[in-house]
Amino acid sequence: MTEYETILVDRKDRVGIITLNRPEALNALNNRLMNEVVAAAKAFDRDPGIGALVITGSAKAFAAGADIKEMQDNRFPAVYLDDWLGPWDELGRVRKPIVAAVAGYALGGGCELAMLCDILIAADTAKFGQPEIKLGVIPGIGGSQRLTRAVGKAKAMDLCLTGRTMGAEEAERAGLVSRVVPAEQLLTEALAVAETVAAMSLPAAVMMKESVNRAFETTLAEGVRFERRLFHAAFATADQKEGMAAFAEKRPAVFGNE
Ligand code: CO8
Repeated sequence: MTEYETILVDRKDRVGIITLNRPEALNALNNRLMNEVVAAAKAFDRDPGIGALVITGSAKAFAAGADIKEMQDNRFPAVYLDDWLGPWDELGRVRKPIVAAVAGYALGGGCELAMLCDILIAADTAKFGQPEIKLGVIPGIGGSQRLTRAVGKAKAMDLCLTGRTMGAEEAERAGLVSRVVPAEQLLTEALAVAETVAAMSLPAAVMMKESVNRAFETTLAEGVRFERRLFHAAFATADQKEGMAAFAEKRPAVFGNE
């Protein structure tokens, strides 16, 4: 197993679990942590024994943003030529579904990391925000784009321009998170959701994630066409035969993921 310094990596049945682990800095996202999260997520993505991922942090912080102390001396030519933050885009290319289990602060890059995941589950202690404006910058891994698509222009402008945080209830009302649970149940709930997803046909789950994400990248007509192609393609899988036979025979489906 690979040695990581800033994350903990575990697995439970078909679920891969990545826990951000820089308690001294409220899980601030430094370059090392970024590379480790991406490496661990890609390893789970390649692992045929894994069907879904969970990314979580601590009770106090999912992540309090990019590491301000590490980035404060950055200069344009170096970050531009290095394509700084480029690896986070690779997390967006992970094909298996990712559940974000968020407690405490999810600010700046922390909120953006949660939005790079597919299902967001919040503890009642969660606080979301894009406070970059208070530091004289703007979001850098999609916050201004994904937050706006998730909650609409009015609330995104309010959050991004004032830098205020929003609690879990407001985040659920706004459509940023799909469930809010008591803090002590967060991981149990997130794992249960991930296990449910991981028990589905893997080709179908990957198609589903790809298809839903298309809705954010293209027109309705193109998106529907894309969905139709994948829908037709699903009939080439053994899992479609199994899923429909199981329904007809009134028994649970057992998917072979092929
Ligand atoms: N970077 C570096 N260190 C941090 C960060 C951070 N983002 N957040 C907290 N820490 C450190 C503190 O410096 C402190 O360290 P020390 O004990 O050595 O002084 C320790 O964590 C504990 O923090 P606090 O004492 O501040 O804890 P409080 O409970 O008093 O406050 C807060 C918690 C409100 C979360 C406060 O820490 C805070 O405001 N943090 C900064 C939040 C922020 O501005 N985040 C946005 C950062 S900018 C950003 O994310 C840009 C995104 C673009 C790219 C994304 C790439 C991933």
